[in-house]
Amino acid sequence: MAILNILRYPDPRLHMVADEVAEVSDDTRQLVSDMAETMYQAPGIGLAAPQVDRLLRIIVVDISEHQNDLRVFINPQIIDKDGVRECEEGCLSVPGIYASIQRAERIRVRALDENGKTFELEADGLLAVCIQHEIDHLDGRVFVDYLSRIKRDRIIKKLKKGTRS
Ligand code: GNR
Ligand code: NI
Repeated sequence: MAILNILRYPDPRLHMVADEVAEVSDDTRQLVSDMAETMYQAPGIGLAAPQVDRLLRIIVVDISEHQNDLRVFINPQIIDKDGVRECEEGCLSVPGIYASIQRAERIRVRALDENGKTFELEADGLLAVCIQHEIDHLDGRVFVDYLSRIKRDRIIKKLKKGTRS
């Protein structure tokens, strides 16, 4: 097990499109386990592989209160969605910044599990928000990309100030 380094916005690597996992292997499972550990210790409710500099279509999510309901999605696809809702979002790659983002209210996701088996899941509420946020990371999108240029520039400035030593 290992805690992985989380890339910080505006790192250009957060804007790359991740590759499909060709085969779910022991290496994949090792990465999933390290991602889960990294997410739990952050702490966060989701993490996408590109955030830890692995350009693969893998996400982990756990919205439970006690960090005991890990969900793993490999090569996830949203195959159905409906409704619109707005939710205040944050991101481990954009620390300390929160903004209201529009998402689908309900989604149906198809993905592979840790054994390479296809499954489908219907999600709503925070789980649906989180899955959409994570799949965005796989496509090189960070939630602040939905904000106006002015707001985004302000966020970049603030983050740069925070990392100045
Ligand atoms: O920990 C996280 N919280 C969160 C809150 C509202 C909407 C989305 C999220 S995901 C985020 C972890 C993260 O950055 N995942 O990519
Ligand atoms: Ni995020």
